[in-house]
Amino acid sequence: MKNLILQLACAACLIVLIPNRSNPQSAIRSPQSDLKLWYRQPAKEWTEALPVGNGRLGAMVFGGVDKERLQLNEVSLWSGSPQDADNPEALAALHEVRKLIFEGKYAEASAIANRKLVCKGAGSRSASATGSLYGSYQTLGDLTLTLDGSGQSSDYRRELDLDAATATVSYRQGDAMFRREIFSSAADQALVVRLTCDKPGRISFTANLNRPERFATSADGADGLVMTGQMNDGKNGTSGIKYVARLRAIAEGGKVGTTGSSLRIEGANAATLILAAGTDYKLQPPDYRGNDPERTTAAQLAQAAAKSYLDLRDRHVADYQKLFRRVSLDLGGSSEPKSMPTDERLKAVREGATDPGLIGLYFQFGRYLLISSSRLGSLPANLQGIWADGVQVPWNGDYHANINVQMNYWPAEVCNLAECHQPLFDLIDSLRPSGRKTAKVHYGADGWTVHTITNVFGFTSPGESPGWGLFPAAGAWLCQHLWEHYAFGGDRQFLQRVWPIMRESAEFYLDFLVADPRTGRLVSGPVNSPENTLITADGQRASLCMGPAMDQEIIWDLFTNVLESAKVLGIEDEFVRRVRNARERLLGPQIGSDGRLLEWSQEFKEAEPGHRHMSHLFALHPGRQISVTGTPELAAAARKSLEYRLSHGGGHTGWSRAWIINFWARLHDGDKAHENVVALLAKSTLPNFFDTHPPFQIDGNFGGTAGIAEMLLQSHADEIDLLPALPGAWPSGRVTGLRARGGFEVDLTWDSGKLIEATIRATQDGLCKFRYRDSTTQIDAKAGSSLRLDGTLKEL
Ligand code: FUC
Repeated sequence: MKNLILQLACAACLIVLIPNRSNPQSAIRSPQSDLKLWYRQPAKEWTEALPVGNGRLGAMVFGGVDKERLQLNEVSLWSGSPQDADNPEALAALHEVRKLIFEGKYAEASAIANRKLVCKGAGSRSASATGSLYGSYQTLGDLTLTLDGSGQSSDYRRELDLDAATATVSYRQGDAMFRREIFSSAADQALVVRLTCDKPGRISFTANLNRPERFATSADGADGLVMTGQMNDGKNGTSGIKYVARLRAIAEGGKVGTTGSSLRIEGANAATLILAAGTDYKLQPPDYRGNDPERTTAAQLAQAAAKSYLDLRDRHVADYQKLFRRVSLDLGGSSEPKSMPTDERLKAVREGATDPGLIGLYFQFGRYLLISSSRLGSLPANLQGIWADGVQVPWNGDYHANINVQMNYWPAEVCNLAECHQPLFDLIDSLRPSGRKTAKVHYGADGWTVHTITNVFGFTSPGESPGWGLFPAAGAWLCQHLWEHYAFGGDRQFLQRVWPIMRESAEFYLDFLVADPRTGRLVSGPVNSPENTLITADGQRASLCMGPAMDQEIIWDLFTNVLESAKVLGIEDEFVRRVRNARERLLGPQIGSDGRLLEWSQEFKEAEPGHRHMSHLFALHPGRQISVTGTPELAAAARKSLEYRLSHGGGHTGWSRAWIINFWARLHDGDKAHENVVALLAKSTLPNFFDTHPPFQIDGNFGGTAGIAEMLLQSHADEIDLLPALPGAWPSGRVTGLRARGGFEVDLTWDSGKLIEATIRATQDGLCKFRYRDSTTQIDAKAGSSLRLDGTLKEL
């Protein structure tokens, strides 16, 4: 190859890569025509409906023939209010609880903690929060279309095209073929519904906008509706979030008019409905208000309505495909299942069928969901992304930060959707003011922290029960995402910007950690190891403890990321020295008498050996303290712990199963990882492909997508590992556009279970080691260069 300066074709060779392309970014790729979820019937249940979203404004498409229900969501539509939930009695009890735990008096420690080390007020009220300060994410309501027609239909098909982010419903009625297209456009900030028919003048329907409570709908001009309302603020009900949803109809032929709160379209050849919606919420502490939905929705509607339908669709598809088409995945398999509807394919997998194509579809559905629920300038994807029905949604549809919201973002970097990560960074940043106060009031500490749950109003206090709610490591875990964004993309300015967030999180730990009198090692606590219970030798049950493995590993991760950031930014000061010293003194991962990685600082029995959280394995994934190549003994212990959990029923929730895929991938056991991908599809996937905890919870979708990527490419252990966990079930295939830390984009082709070719594009300068099985090669890359390697890592 012309650009090659030096190549030594053997293990540990060095390839120097210099720019050979004007644009190293992956090209927009060809359409992926198989990427469709499709069904032969309308959705009866919400979990059969198909999601569309522009990151902020979402709809679930039911696709009825007589009645179309589009259940709507807007990401900031929350009940509740900002509140001060920090408990002024906590700090005085902290020392006592620590002392009791160090003395082995767990029951006494818990008794105090239950009263004192919790938030003040009602907390999250464990999922009945609509009337409380904490609040709940809620539905925006329904857009209902009641269609004229006989009701009889044939040739029905409902589909979601992941390549065009568009849902389609089509059917025949009498001599006419009807078609609906629905998408939510980020380019035009509107939901668009298009109704057409192959016979003129046949489009007649009535449109309504409503929600279960707190709404008023009226005509908005001669061709529209407007629905407004205000959420329960959890105080006196008068100052909650205000929302506006505006609908406009544009008919081609026929008539449009309003009567009362209904919009009527009659005898049109085609009709386009445009819906704009927003709230007065603003991600800005302490008030969290400031947007003007009256004005914004009117402007969005006017701008969208000025464009033709085709223009709206083209702008939407182009904007979406810029992100979506960066990655393609072909896992082989026969084409036969592709002719089956998605629910039937899923059923076949449940009954033991092999369908690699369905796994590829699931992977891309995860990427589709992230693009559709997390776009720049908005809130991050919550427990249900943006799709939630009713006014009280499971777990308040909030941000759980003891695994769930982090899992939502595991695919962001590796699956080439780094921009979609940004809303999480904005949320993290917004938590700092209240998080500083929580750190001071609860722990007398500098820095900032957040516990297990947070909402859109900056809730950072512990939850109302310490067994699940006392988990301040959530703040440090969130900071991992800031570092990862830098590690993948190499954006130094970004690192500079987020450095204070990471630094302040580390400052919290420098104050929070205490020396364990038994060992002298630094430990955190009192905290839970999410959300498990230990049993002491004398039979006490406790969830609170000092220095559980997960906390220790998360703190190690934060300190390591802070030290690496300081190096990049050229910072060497007293703070950095303190972090370095504290990291040395941390209690590290420990192996028990039976060879398992310990979950707690001492060898206790667990009350639920098959617990869904596998917190002590954080260091294996998503952390990097344990790896097969770097720390083989610890990796073997992690494997034992994982096997033990699984043999006791672990993985019974969707997200837990998804995490297990990532663990096996990191342990380089492709077959076990694959077994769990299949189990995720068979046991924890709803007919519309949503993950189920149960109930629906989106984290499993994202965790599953990340796990599949992790089977094909890893880069956490100071090298880029190609096909590290390829299962026997995928003998041949191809993936393009995955990203690796250090600023690389990677395409891989394999056949008969072996790597055939790797294409590597560098987006930044740097020296990097590549691995395929036992072969390694060093690449000295220059930004803008690309290189093709064969299955022995020799340059092609
Ligand atoms: C965590 C998990 C639960 C559930 C909840 C939303 O607390 O332990 O299983 O996923 O988040």
